Amino acid sequence: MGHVTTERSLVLVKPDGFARGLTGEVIRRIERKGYRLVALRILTPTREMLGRHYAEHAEKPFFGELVDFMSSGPVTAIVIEGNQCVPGFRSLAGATDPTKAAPGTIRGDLGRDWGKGSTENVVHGSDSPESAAREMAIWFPDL
Ligand code: D4T
Repeated sequence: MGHVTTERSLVLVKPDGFARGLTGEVIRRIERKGYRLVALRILTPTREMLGRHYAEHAEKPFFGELVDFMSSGPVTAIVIEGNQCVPGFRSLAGATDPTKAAPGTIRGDLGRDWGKGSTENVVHGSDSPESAAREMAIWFPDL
């Protein structure tokens, strides 16, 4: 028997998804896929948390509007678990641009361009296990 490391990913239902009442729909898709829920909390993120979460985008032209959007209201932060759940959730989420995201994905089915400054695309999912560990320390410092 080889050693199995069960992967975890940090998922956010962003302020657009939370305000539209889509948290349950996102969780339904995660559970139906077969991943387990490890931790969940609802909070309005501070700009300091978002600066850490989106550190790789700090110099991008969209950073200010991204932080404005992400701090505009409550989000649901979720830790999920299951083998390959990092790429698996990215696949469930679909492409970053909700206009281009494939039907059947969370962003393709539930997102659209609302003509806002920032891309409102319903969810975030970690892009690697290393990112997941870094992000979990921000959103779940006690986990
Ligand atoms: P997240 O990190 O939210 O899961 O999104 P992605 O991994 O799919 O996309 P990303 O890191 O490239 O972008 C982070 C975040 O910034 C918003 N954004 C992105 C934006 O408002 N304008 C832009 O031009 C880009 C590229 C959307 C997601």
